Amino acid sequence: MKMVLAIVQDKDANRLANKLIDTNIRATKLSSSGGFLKTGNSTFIIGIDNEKVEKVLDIIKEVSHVRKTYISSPITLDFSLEGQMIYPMEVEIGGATVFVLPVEGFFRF
Ligand code: 2BA
Repeated sequence: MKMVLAIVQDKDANRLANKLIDTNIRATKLSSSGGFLKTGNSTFIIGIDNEKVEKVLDIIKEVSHVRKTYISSPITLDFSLEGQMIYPMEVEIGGATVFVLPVEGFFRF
């Protein structure tokens, strides 16, 4: 058995949740936020048999989109010690960040 941890953008999360239900794959969806952008994303915990890992990865790949966003980044100008400008920096997010981990035990009580 494996544990798939998938961090996806909120915009793709509902579609992923629905696809997993349609395919009879059990998952837990957590609300999370990125350490860099500090905006919301969704983390899926999926415990899955080894032979179905590829299927899960295909589904995640299918629903996850790469998007661009802009953040405001302050820069200090060297030539004026007090001057600061804000300029937009382009950041590409996703599609999905996925970890596949071995599972030592799985119990349902
Ligand atoms: P965030 O940390 O908010 O990062 C959003 C996007 O910002 C990243 O997209 C990446 O393109 C950019 N980024 C992140 N750190 C950066 C930095 N130090 N300098 C410049 N740009 C940076 P993704 O790589 O697609 O990551 C999307 C989200 O997946 C991340 O949101 C984070 O929540 C998660 N993630 C990515 N890599 C991870 C990792 N190694 N471990 C845990 N979570 C990760």
